[in-house]
Amino acid sequence: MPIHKRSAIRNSEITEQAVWEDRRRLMKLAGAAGIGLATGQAAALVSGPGKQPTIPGVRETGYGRGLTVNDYADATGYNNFYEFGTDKRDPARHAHTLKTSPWTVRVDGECERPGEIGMEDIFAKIPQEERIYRFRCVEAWAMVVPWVGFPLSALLERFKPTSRAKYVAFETLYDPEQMPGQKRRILDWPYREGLRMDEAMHPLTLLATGIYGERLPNQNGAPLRLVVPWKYGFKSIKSIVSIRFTETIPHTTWWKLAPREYGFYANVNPAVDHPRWSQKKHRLLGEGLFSGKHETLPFNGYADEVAGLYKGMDLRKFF
Ligand SMILES: Nc1nc2c(c(=O)[nH]1)N[C@H]1C(S)=C(S)[C@@H](COP(=O)(O)O)O[C@H]1N2
Ligand SMILES: [Mo]
Repeated sequence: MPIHKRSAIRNSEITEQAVWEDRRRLMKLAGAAGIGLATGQAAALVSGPGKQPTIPGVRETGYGRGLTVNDYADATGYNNFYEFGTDKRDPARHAHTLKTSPWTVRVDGECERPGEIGMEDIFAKIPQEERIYRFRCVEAWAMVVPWVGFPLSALLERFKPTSRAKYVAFETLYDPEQMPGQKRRILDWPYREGLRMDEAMHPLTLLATGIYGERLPNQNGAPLRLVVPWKYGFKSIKSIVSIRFTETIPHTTWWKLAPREYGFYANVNPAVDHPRWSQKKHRLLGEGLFSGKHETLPFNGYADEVAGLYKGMDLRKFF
């Protein structure tokens, strides 16, 4: 029984690379021809409901070429965003109460030019590119997503960090009216994350503004979220309103809540199990709960690029 079922689910729910390429071509055509298609309509032709505005002028890159991307429905229908509930389907159902425009991000701390930048300014001043990355949650599920965004370094450099800046601390919006999950004390709100300065400046570290060529849907962390592809998903903080350069290691939500389960570094590492489950393998979204599992790679497959950042560190101790 399970065998046929498995392959049926797999084939119907994973967007093959070719289909994705087609979809991209369609969206470009519609854009170039100035066809009055409602945003996302071209996308809907091949991959279901794209309801967000298309991001114009996105540069294609070679990142992730050859990877099979997940279906839009999986990436936007199975989420962790505790501000809207703890069930995987809660964010898609409830995140519409988040108001993402206007939106400003405050950048301060150890830098020469602290200040604020609005989303529209970000789009006007920082070129957007597409990168296909693997994404691995600490809960042992994973997906492959075509993000739109830009290197975090491109934003940070504008604020001129000083030599005292050793870490970067991020915060999600705190507004229990817009984010009703914050009325319950499940986490110490607002959600906080952090990176070491060299991790933040690493070319793979992305600030995402979109997925599949369109602006981020709220459930994926609109309008601006972090994506650190070699770390467990909880590092990739959503709906960011504050970025601060610090001299000391910042307090981050999951690390402070359960330091023996979630480290500050949280580099994907199949050799270090979570105290309650193995990290050796993962399930890809769209494949069904009982599908054959995939081997998890050190640094989620990005070791060539990032292992050097941790030279001489005991990755069992600093996990
Ligand atoms: N503010 C905020 N950011 C967050 C989370 C959250 O609950 N709140 N969940 C994290 C976790 S555990 C994961 S796996 C990813 C999920 O991102 P996705 O929903 O786009 O797949 O978001 C991360 N960022
Ligand atoms: Mo996660």
